[in-house]
Amino acid sequence: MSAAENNPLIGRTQGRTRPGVGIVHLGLGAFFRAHGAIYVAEAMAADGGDWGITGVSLMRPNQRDLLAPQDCVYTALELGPDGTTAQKIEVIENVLVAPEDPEAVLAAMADPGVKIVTLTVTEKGYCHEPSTGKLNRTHPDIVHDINNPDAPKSAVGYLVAGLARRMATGVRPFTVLCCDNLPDNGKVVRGVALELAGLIDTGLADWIAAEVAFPCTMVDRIVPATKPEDIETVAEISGVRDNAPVMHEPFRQWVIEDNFCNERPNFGAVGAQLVDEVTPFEDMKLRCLNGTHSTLAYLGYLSGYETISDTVADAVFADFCQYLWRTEIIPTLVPPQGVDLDAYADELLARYQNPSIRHRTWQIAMDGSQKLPQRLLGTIADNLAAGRECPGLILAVAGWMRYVGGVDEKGQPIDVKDPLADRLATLKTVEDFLAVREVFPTELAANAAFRAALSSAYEQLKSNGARASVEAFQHA
Ligand code: CS2
Repeated sequence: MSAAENNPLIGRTQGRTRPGVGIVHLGLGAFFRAHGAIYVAEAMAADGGDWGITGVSLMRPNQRDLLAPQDCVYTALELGPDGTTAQKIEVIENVLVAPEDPEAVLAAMADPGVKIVTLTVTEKGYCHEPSTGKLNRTHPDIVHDINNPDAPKSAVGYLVAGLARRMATGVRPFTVLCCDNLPDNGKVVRGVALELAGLIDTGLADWIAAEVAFPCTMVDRIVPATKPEDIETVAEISGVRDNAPVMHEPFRQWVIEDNFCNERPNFGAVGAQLVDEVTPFEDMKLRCLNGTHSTLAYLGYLSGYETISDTVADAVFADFCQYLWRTEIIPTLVPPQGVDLDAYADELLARYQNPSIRHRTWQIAMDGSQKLPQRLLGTIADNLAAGRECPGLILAVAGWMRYVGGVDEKGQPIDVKDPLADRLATLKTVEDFLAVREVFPTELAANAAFRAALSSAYEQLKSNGARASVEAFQHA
C-alpha cells in the first residue's frame, strides 16, 4: 500500500468559521489554486471579509471530482531549491461544472454577495483573435452563445449572462478580474465582453461599458501541472492523502490595477501590488518570462529536454536566455518604477534552474498560436521598428514552426496541443506560416527583414537541429 493510501483524507479544520462566497472563479486549474486563491485566503486571514470562492470548471468535471470528496480543501506545496513547505488552503467553498449545470453558475454570478468574478481560462479561453485582440465571432462557442445567451458555453458568454442578470435585478455588478497572461488583459476581456453583449442586447452593452470595471493584472508564479507522483510526495510530507494538491515555486507576484466597481479583499495586506498602470509590469513579465519560457519550450523540447530546469542545466540554453534578455528583450521595455530589469532577469534564471520544479517543456509548448503574439512577436516587431536585429527571438519562432510540424528531431511524433493544430500541421513553408493571420499581424508578416531571417532560421533548424542552432548562434 502506498504512503498516500495509509493517510486520512485532507479536510476542513474543525471549528473554523466558513466565510460567505464573495468571488466566483472561472477556470479552476492548478495555477489559480496556487496563486490567486492563496492571496485571497491570506487576505481574508489578515483582514477578514466574506471572500470564499465558488470555483467553476467550464469544461471538465475533474477538479470537482477530486476536490468535492475532500470538501474543496487542498495542499499547496511550495518547492524551493532547498526545501519544501506545505500549506493547507481552505478558501474554495464549492466547485461547479458549467456544462452540467449552467443555471447554477449563473445563479452564483447573480448573487449580490459576489463582488468579483476572477478568470484563469488560458489565452484561448477568451475566444479572441490573438493577433488583434478582437472577438472571434466564428468561434463555435461564441456562435452558440449569441444564439443561446441564457445558457452559454464560453467564459465571455458567462460574464455577459451573469452581468445581464445583475442589470435585470438592479444588483451592483461584479468586477471582472482577468488573471491570464495577456497584455492589457482587462482591456481584452472588456472588449470581447462588450462585443458579445452588443450582439445580444445593446442596452446591456451600454450598461456594462458604464458600470463594470475590468482591471488589468499581471500574475506570476510557476505552477507545473500536478503529476500522479506529487500525491505521494504530499502524503509523505503532510501525513494526509490529498488527491488535488498543487505544486508551486516560492516566488509569487500579483500586480493589480486598483480599479474595482464593487468591494475587494485587502490584497495589499498580503503582498499584491495595487497600482494605477499595470502595462510596464505586464510587458516585462510576458516578454522576459513567458517569452523565454516558450523559447525554451520549443527549442528545449526539440533538443530532447523534458523540463525547463533540464533545459537550462545545459549552459548553452542558460547563456541563450541571458543573451535574449540583455540584447533582444530588455531594450524593448520601459522598466516599471523601482524595478531593475537586469536583476529581474537574473532572478528568472534562478527560478528556471530550481530543480524541484518539474515544469515540462511540452506543457509550456501548448497553445503556441495563442501565445506567440504577446510573448515573442511584439518584442520582435519593436526591435525591427527600432532598427535592431533579433535573431534569437526569430530562432524561437522558427522553433515553434518546427514543433507544430508534429515530428521531432528523432522522427518521433509530437503530441501538439493547439486550437489550430490541424491546420498548422499542414503548413510547409515560412510563407504558409506567415499567412496565418490569427498569429502574425499583417505588418510583421510583410516585413522583408523578418521574412528573410525567419526563413534562414527555419532552414538552419531543419538541417542542424535545435541545440546546434542555439549553440552556433552564440558563436556567431
Ligand atoms: C508558462 C506559464 O505554461 C506556460 O505557458 O509560460 O504558465 C508560466 O509558468 C506562468 O505564466 C508563470 O507565471
